[in-house]
Amino acid sequence: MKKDEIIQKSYEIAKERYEAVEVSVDKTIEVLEKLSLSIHCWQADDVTGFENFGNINDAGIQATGNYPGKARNMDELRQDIEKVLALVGGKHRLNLHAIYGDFQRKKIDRNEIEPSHFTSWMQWAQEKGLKLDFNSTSFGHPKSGNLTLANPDKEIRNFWIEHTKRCRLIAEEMGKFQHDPCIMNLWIHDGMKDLTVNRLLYRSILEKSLDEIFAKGYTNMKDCIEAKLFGIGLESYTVGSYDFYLAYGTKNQKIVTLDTGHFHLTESVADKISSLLLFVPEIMLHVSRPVRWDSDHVTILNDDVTELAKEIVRADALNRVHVGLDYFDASINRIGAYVVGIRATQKAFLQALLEPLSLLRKYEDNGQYFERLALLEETKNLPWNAVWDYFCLKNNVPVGEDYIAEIQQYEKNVTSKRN
Ligand code: RNT
Ligand code: ZN
Repeated sequence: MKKDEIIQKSYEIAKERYEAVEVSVDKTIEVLEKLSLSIHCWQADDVTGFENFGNINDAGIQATGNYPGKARNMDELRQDIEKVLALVGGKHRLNLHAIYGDFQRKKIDRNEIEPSHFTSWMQWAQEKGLKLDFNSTSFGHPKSGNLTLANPDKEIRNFWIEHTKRCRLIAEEMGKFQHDPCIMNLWIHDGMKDLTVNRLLYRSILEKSLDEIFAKGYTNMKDCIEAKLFGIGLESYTVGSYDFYLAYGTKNQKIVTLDTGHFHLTESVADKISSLLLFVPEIMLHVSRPVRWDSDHVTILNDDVTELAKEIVRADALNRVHVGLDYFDASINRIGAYVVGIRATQKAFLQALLEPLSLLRKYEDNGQYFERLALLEETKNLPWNAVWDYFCLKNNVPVGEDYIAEIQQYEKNVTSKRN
């Protein structure tokens, strides 16, 4: 039998197997095809961007490794993203940071950026059938220091307020252009390395800065705010902690971003979904993989990610949760890093969509907890992988490990020639 026929046949069998537990497989494929992931642009070049002010290492985040072939400019970055998109099913979004503007080699400072610096991105994205999301960039700049929007120094603070306001305008223009809201994430690294005595002061300054930034209402962009546990070199105090942004987001009805690397390692991010859904309008996810700390390793199909996907599907909240990725591993092939992470996230959602929810809920309602546990266990070995292979086949992308060879080929022909 030919490989395609085997996949088709396995899928038909899987379908029947799932029907026995009251799951309609065809429908799950449709839903998965519509699940647009917001793919971060910064895995392609280790969060370097196209201006030359400094590097990310002053912001508590760190890309480690020096695998050859990173994208050195906008054309290479776009080329890499196009390659990635050819290896994953579905229609996706690209998440840009402000430092990725088309600056034409001019030195445009952060408080000078404008929508025009992103026109070529908008056009390129339209050609490729992509939607854009956006981020302000407060790190990697001479004025970054330890405090940006929470800085008591008015001049520095105002510089970053101006930057962030401009980013919102850029996001608004992107949203207008693409006829779909552009989601703009605000994450700042502000914090202190050592014991901090004015904790309240910096947080109250941040609150005021945010109020000023968000004062103008827009209709084609949406704001989201991202907390963090700690950054390297800023271990003792994080101004924008989870409590801070959860409270700010609830009070001001902003989207709260949950980065799966930004919590204590034993904390369940999945369990936060159902609470947030009650109090904030929407949720943005940065799916990542913390290894011992917020290390931003490539996302893989692990329990954390599947539980997260399941909670979203169980809450019927796919329309209120935006799924973005956020990792940057500079030690392996970067195209490969993208493809592994995207496919892992899709697999997690596929498993979630294939969960025999109506049966499980029935058991739970009846207090049949043994039955619930047993079905959850048996669900783990239902043939979801046959559905996954079929999804790839249907979307004309490599099935299973076949993408490894394609990435090796791209490395041979393209990325290995960059030095
Ligand atoms: C940092 C945050 C943030 C960044 C990107 C580059 O810890 O996760 O989202 O990773 O903005
Ligand atoms: Zn993040």
